[in-house]
Amino acid sequence: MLRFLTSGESHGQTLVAILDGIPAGLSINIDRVNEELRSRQQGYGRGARQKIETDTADFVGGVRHGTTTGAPLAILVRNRDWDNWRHVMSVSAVDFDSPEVQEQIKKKEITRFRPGHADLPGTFKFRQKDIRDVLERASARETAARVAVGAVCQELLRAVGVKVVAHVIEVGGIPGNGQVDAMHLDKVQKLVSESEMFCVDPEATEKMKVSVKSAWQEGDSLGGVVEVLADGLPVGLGSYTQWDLKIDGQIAQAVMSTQAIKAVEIGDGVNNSSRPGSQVHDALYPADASTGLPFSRKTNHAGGIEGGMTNGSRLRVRAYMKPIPTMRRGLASLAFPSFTAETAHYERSDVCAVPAASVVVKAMVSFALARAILDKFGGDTMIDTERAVSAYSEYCRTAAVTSAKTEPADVPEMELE
Ligand code: EPS
Repeated sequence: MLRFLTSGESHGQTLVAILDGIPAGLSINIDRVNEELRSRQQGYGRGARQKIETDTADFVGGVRHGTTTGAPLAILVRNRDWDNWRHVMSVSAVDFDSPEVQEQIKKKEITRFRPGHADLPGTFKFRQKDIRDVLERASARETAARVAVGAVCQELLRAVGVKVVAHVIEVGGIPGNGQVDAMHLDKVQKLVSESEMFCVDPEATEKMKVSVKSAWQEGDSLGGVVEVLADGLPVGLGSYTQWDLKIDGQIAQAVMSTQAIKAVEIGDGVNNSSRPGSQVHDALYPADASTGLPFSRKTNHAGGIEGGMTNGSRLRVRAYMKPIPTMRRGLASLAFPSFTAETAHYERSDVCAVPAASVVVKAMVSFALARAILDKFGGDTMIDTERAVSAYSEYCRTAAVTSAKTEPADVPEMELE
């Protein structure tokens, strides 16, 4: 089973991701991986940290001569800012007798909770003495490691004909009006790359920027909504047979685990709850040439998932991000450990990280999809996986003919390479 873990602190030496279960024989396009990392650092509203970092993925395990070996992948994304935090974040014991070291550590100690961040529950949970120990790991800096993992998963998805893109559809209550339902994903990607808010609607981009700027002036922060779209997914990823195999549940878990994401929606999930069934379910029609499947649909309210399985339509996942809790205008809070009244701690942060979140959510959806592909089609090597996917696609294309027969389907033999 495909799985990953990350480790590392926001101002520690490096972030680390271990991605286990990628088949052998997947070529890794390092430029594309680094491009995903670069785009996570972009977007209007990001803090000064992004000027310090130039995130790149350093593969230190599982890849040889540009191709995966089947062993776990180990990926480092180093923190350049580490140089400024060597004493504060030192792994080995530091010399507390040195006044210089003492001063640096004291200066970075965090003694006031930020409401909405992990500070308060994390401090209790691990009996911390310095809230920094919570901040360092709860920080959204960790998402750089997730994006590296997601980018590898995107390489796998690409190899089996699946394309994934993300775009921003709302920031601080300002909606983007770009209609993407009938748009080719390459076009969506192009428009996203032209917008500082990663939004396909240029007018909305400008309005969003104004709103981010005024939030910044007021010492405030803004959230928003991002959408991930995927085309080319085979019918039947995930399963209706068991609760934890349903792909919508798996995607929701992956996306909801992203820092600051507070709601996940598949298709028109929210609005569908107030509409009659006749306006919700996507009627079926005979094949049209575009799908390569023996059926077609005129609508996609379901967002590409029925019964916990992909259904051949475009996958549509929305993630709702709360505003970042670190604000110059600190909320009423408490000091730690005295629990006396204080305003919340502030340190350098983003005003709005919704564009960055779109890249992270795309990474998490890509991971969930790559895992579902490998769950269904298996394969220790990409040759096995690709062969199984194309044999199944062939079956799906011809299902209209074969299902009318009483005999088992005649699946054409795959050519050996
Ligand atoms: C982030 C790096 C962090 C924050 C931000 C995301 O860098 P620093 O704390 O050094 O400024 O800018 O983290 C948060 C929003 C958060 O709440 O922790 C990054 O690389 O994405």
